Amino acid sequence: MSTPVHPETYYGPSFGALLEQDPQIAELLVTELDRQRAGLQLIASENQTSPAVLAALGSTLSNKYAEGYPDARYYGGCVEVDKVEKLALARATELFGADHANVQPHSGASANQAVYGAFASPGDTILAMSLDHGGHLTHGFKVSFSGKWFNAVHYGVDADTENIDYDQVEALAREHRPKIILAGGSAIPRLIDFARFRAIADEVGAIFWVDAAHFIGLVAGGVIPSPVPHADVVSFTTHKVLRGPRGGAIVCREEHAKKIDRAVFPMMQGGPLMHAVAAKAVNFAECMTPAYRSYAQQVLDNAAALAAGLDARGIRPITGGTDTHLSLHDLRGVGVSGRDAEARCDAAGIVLNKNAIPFDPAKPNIASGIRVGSPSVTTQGMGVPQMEVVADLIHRAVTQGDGDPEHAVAREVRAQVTELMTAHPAYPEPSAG
Ligand code: DSN
Repeated sequence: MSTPVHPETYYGPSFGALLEQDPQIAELLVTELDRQRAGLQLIASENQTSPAVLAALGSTLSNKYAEGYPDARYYGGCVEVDKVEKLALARATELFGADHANVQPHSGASANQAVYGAFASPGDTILAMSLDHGGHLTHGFKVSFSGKWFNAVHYGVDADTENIDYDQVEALAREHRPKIILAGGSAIPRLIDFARFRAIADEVGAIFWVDAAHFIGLVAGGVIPSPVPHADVVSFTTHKVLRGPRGGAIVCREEHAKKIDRAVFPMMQGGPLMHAVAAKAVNFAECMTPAYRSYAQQVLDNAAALAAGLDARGIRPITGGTDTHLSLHDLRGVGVSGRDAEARCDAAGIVLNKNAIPFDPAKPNIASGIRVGSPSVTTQGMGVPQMEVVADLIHRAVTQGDGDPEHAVAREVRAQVTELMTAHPAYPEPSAG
């Protein structure tokens, strides 16, 4: 256990008490931070939130019950948390240019549950991207509540362009007349044509919902187009590119505000997590700074450079590249499965995930692809030159490693990972400048 010099910076002012009372858990907090500091974190949905966000998360706001909304709670003593939630709401609507926000969803899945609750009833038809082409579990996958309770019809990508097949979306919408049309997912490297979706939704009288969990942080930074002007409702998580606390949120048009609020509470959730709401407020303010906008642009530049670097080494990006923070790569050119690639990278200090690629012949738990994302390494201050090195390290680990951390290639790659992580540390000690 390598206790940081200033543990309270990362674990909150009460870390000393935790260390004394429960050293087992305290040690695991530290070893997890060590893990995040030791390896390249390339999971596209992860990031390293700020000490200020962590402080809000570790605060006594966790003690407060606040069922309801500001000025309309079911508990006394909400005067301070009301101020917190009002700030979070004002910042969210300003940041995203939205009519209305709800910052109470505990997670992305909870936010999505609420959107279903607001606009659909069990048995209704929804149209969404299929999971195996880049969608999400909560977009009607058969083992999720969304697939069990709704009649989910799925669109996918075009086999040639590997981009969303908008003609298929249109044809399925006309055929099935869904209540909701949903855009977004967890492995979509390209921009989504929100105007086209809006036109299709209008034609069939559907609600147009964007699940922007993955890319909302790029929208917040103003570096990709926003879905907000086009969609009836936009759900998202606050912990991906956005770099806030783990959690969810929803923004919507004014006409849907009451429905959304009632669907979050009392339909789907009870008391909000006010410490998380405070942390979301801190994050939204961070997102309005010039430094955040530079970071968001660098996330894009780094993702493009990493995708190109892997492409140059025979690890082909689906769609040929990326417009976002993530790229999805087909490993068949190098003859390695996604499962093996993930294990080989892990052994070499590179954390990424196997991922199905569109029309994948392999089973999902083996997969023919990997997904890589640039948010964490960008937060650490890495830039395009480092992405060239990272692409080389991934290629070496994937093609020459065998999953054994003691393999010579794993050791070599890990040594270079350590060099990168030393030059661009995650959570640098304040004393180290
Ligand atoms: N699990 C998230 C991801 O990795 O994309 C989506 O919920």
